Amino acid sequence: MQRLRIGHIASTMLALALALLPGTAPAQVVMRISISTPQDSHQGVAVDTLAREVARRSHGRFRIEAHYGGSLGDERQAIEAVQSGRQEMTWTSTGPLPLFVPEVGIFDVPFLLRDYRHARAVLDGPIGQEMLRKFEDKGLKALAWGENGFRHMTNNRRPIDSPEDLRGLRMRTMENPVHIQAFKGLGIVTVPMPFPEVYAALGAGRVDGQENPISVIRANHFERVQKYLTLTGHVYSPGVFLMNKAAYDRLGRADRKIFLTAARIAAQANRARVDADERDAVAYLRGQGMQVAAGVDRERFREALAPALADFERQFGKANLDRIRAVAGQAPGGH
Ligand code: EAX
Repeated sequence: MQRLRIGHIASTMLALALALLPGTAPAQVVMRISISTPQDSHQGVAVDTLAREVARRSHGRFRIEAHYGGSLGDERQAIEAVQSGRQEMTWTSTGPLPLFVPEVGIFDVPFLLRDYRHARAVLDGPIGQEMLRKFEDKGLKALAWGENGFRHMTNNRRPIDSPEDLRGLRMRTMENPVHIQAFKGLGIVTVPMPFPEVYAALGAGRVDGQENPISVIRANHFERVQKYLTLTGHVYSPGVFLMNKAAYDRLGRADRKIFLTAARIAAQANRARVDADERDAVAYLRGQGMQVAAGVDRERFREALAPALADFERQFGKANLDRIRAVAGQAPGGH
């Protein structure tokens, strides 16, 4: 720790010394980061907190320029851009991630992560930290796990009180092979679609419904284009801060620590906003006219998914799933 502090002080003093010499101020390094929800959202809190913490800890040597609402492209395009170095960073859900790091798909298995305490314990513990390292040979540095939230079903056709009510519904899904297989197993007509297209597709009736965390539903005002919300909590959706691996490797040791520390602080702020949305946003959505089914029997949805869940045990290895299940962190009363 002492060596790190000395290193940090030295790099700061060098930057200050250079800044004092006329015409030699080190150029500020600007890095772009993108999300798919508006700035006023759990994802916006994640990237704005990251930007603030990096600027403060680097004394302005780095500036993170945030781009919101899918303005630089959808999550899959953002991951491709970061992987290629066209864009320095992104915050993304794990939606398209199994297309890049297949092992990450284990976290997308329905009803595997039990509640927020369990999910956070898994991601912040050895299992989640080991998974972050699997991004590195794909040209990506995963700085920290963030959080999108537990996903729920919305649609315009009918109230969803049981799995049978899902049969035949045309539901937008993420471009996520685990979700697509699971939802097909429920009799859903799956329509994989990048997130920036979802609101218009719902409004035009090109799909009947979609599934997303409360934070996403609220931030994107899906209450304006969806009538029914069922709190299925059928799967947990992690988020992750990604940086182009070569850009990360070019950083000095002290600056890498700045980015890692800032990402961990930003992840806590991101989670705190999810907690707030979970507490407040359902009442808001009800107040805006959504019909909310809160007390669904999740066990019935889990049972209806049994064939797909059995296949996921084969795909990801029952031992790996059991290792996640064995992590403590069960909160009283679920999520
Ligand atoms: O901002 O594509 C999706 O449904 C993801 O949840 C995305 O993060 C929404």
